[in-house]
Amino acid sequence: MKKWVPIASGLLAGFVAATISFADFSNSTNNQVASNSTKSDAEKVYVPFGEKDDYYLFASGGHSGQMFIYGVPSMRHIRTVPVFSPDSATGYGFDEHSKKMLGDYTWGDLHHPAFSETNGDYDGKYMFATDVGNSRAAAMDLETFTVKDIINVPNTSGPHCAAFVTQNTEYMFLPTRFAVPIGSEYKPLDDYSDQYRGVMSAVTFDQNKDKLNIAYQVALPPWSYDLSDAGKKSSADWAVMTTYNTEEATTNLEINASQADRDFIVLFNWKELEKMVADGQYDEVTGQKMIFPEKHKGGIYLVPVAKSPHGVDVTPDGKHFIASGKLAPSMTVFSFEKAFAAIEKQDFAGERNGIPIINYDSIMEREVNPENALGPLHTQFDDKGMAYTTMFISSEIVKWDPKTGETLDRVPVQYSPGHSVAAEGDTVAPDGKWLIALNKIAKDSYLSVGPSHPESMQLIDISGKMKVIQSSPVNPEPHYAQIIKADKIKTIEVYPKDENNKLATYKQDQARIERNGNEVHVYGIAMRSKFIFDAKAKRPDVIEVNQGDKVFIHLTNTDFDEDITHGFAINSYNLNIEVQPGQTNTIEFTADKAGTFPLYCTNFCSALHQEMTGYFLVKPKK
Ligand code: CUK
Ligand code: CUA
Repeated sequence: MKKWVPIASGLLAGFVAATISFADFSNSTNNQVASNSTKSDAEKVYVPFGEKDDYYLFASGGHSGQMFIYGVPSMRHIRTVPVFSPDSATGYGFDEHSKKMLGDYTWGDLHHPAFSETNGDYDGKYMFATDVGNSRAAAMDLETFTVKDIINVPNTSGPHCAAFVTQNTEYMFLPTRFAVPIGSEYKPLDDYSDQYRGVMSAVTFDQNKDKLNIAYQVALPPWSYDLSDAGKKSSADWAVMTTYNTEEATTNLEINASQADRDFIVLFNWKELEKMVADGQYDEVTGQKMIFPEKHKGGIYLVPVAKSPHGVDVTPDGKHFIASGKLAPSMTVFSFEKAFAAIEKQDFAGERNGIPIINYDSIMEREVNPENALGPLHTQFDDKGMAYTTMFISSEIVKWDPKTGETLDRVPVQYSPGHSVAAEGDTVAPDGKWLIALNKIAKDSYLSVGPSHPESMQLIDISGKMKVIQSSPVNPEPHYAQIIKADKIKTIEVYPKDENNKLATYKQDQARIERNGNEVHVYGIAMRSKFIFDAKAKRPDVIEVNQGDKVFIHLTNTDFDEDITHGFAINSYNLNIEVQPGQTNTIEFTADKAGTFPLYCTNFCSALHQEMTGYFLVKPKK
């Protein structure tokens, strides 16, 4: 077993190293490779053939722009669902609907997944996620595990601090990581404090239309907003988010954004903001309803917190919120109740940018500093309300009691956990039982694949003394994940017939090709094991067009059988889509290349799948 020395790279280690000697804790238990799992542990994660996992894990795919679906406790990778980037395995980004949703973007940086909630419990209907790379938000439908809508968020750059939904999915709040001028116009950085803003968006989702909408925005000060969480139960109308760079530095943030001893948690009442918008308390800018806190007063407060906090997490009972230090080795427990009382009494210590600052001492319940635990980032909870905080620098999970601050247990993980995720962890009633550490560094864990290793997810049994019992590699970058009980998700087996869909063709004799000037519409069928594009043609599986024609292929999979998926690709035309059983999917392109191009089904669908081919003939322009 190799001994691991905490990584001394990057901002976190650099800063903590300046104040704390690593020698102080080099003898602690956290430098061991945890490989002491036993045969009975193996049985706990073994899911025999024919049985299914108890939970789904939805893990952020980071800069792959995708979402990874795993089973828990087996930790088997089940599916990758593309969200913010095209994917040739599923034809995502090629068919008309997904192509339109992605626009010109070919990558995304998916950070925090969030299940839709009803009464503070995951309801298994939708999964939301945000893209830090290109400032988008997405909604995935869990009947089909496909993305239904993507929204581009204006005035914002990198909604890292999201997505966390309110307890009945009323809103998803998208605060920004990077401050930019409103409208992302050009403004010199010397005017940063006056001209830049950290805009937060309140986004709603219409479940009937599968549409995301921006309800309003808030022009917060030009700081970086890092992580947020929605209140629960008695704090359900509220939400919290951490900030850094309240110094408003515009260069060398590593040093300059870490000057002040305190940054802030922004505490806001979204019911009040909603009311302000209804009362016309906003300015219309760039087509958005924008609340300017210095002008439209109310609903937003600042809570001082130890410098550069990272995560903030609301306890399952909704009574407390816990900030994790990042640069300060402590977790700070704040009371919502005390915060409400302080607001009532106007117990303020001045203001910043017109936003009142609540007195720290009035609402802080305790600062918790487990011995030698360094780099606290994020906290999850079990069924008894106990907290589990990831320690990025000392590479461990610390279990502690938020009511007393007492450290209850610790377990080393390999290495440098960012988030961890508990089963049903963000609900009002977490399950206990399982916690998964989402580790940034997996060296020593798997067969080497070169200088860059995968990340790792380590399954921890938390039913008794914490024990790491399984580990699974994961592509970059599991920023966050959520775990939902498997029986909450009800997928469909086939797409139901939709007689109103004019693009669908369910009967073979109705497959046809219609021409309208230089537009060609193919109403075709994919079935085991052939394509029918034109039922009356000599060769029904051939599409012939003229060079320069605009081609629309509407393809219906008439195999109403679970898992009989067909693909459709045209060689050398850079096109590939999938049609699920019963589904009609459209692909639109210009036939700009003349020649003879075989077309074929890309998804192995029957014993005669290899025969499921045809030709796409493009007659050259004279
Ligand atoms: S962040 Cu905290 S470790 Cu994007 Cu949630 Cu990665
Ligand atoms: Cu259809 Cu292969």
